[in-house]
Amino acid sequence: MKDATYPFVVQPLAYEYDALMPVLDEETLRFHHDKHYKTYVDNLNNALADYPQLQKMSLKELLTGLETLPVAVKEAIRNNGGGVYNHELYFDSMKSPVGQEPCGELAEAITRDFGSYQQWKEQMKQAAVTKFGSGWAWLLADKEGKLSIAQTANQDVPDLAEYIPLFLVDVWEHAYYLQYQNRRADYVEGWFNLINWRKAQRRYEMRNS
Ligand code: MN3
Repeated sequence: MKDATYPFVVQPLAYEYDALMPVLDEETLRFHHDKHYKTYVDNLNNALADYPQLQKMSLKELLTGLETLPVAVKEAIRNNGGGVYNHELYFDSMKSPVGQEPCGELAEAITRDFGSYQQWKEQMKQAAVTKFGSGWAWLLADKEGKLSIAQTANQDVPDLAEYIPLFLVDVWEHAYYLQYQNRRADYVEGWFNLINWRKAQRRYEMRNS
């Protein structure tokens, strides 16, 4: 998935559409995955259709090399390439809401860099709830393993040459409005129970590979 090139294809969910209930219901997840995410994939492919030299680049290469891209497609790749990258990581970072906690080296890093899991959670929640307009809140690691929380607007990504995203939460209204209407904080609170900590730990361990 991460080394895929044009034409990009919609990645199926690693779980059933009702697997994230009651936090995210089937209708919300279906619209989000089958409509919103798919549109980014389609639009990214459309943007790349006339650029054979860009068709050989992975998503990460495209997103870290935005400044070098042809002006005519730079914004389309930024928005839709980011949309593909962000949604693939978002869907892949969740699992059924059955008790799982930070584990291993990542759990130790959370305590070291934020004080405690609770303090990390408060800061992460704050980042997600206060993001003005549409965007994302992220947990990132740098190559030394130091953790940080970041916000990005629209479909922007953090600096992928510097940081390894462990997971992120989508705070565009389309991620939660069908089910939660304007109650973003309730959606974010529920989302904490969906974090796939085992996958996050694996990404953390693989940060230098
Ligand atoms: Mn979304």
